[in-house]
Amino acid sequence: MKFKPEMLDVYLVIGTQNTDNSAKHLLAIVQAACAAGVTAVQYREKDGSQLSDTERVELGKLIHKITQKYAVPLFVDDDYELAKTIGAEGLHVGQTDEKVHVIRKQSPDLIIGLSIHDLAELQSSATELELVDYIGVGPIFPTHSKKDVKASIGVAGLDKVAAHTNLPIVAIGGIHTNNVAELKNAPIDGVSVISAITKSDDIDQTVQILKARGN
Ligand code: TZP
Ligand code: MG
Repeated sequence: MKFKPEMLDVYLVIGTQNTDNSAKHLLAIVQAACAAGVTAVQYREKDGSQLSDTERVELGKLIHKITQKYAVPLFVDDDYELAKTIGAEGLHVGQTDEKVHVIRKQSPDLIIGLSIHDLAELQSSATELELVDYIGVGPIFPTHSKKDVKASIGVAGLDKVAAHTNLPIVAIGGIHTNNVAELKNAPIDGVSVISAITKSDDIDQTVQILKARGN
């Protein structure tokens, strides 16, 4: 699947650590989110995940079945082997993960996203940035969904990063239906969320509000 910036519009990040360790609940959320119109899904088993490698492959394949039905790209966080095994469309890497140039060489067609915390990190990632399709910038707002999370950069911090790159940007961290309008004029291609969707009582409505971003 060829990368398009529109894929970043409403980007769900999810792993069983976000669904009380329930694969079944996770699949129900992915199904509801795809039906509601999310434009990308990232499978992220981390931060206390209890799944074995085999279970990750099994669940990853089931997630991929759902996303394929909706022609939504599936990204795997951090685990290149898992991404390859389940045939995911993309891989999302952080600053300490497998090096982008190695992955790009082995998989020229894989969509690659890179996490960027702030302007300093953008500037120190110049070589990687030439090889990635998009960047995930944040946390924008305070978040409880990630361990060892860095300080939130606010909308001003996001603007600073955006002013120094032409890469497509998805904003992440603490974005919810009640603050997404703060990003109305931000130079971003979309918003990425965990808890706004995984903890939502009405996934359809949540996705519509995230899509509108106060417009
Ligand atoms: N990376 C930066 S913040 C974050 C990740 C994975 C967690 C986002 O979760 P939430 O619940 O949308 O704040
Ligand atoms: Mg990572």
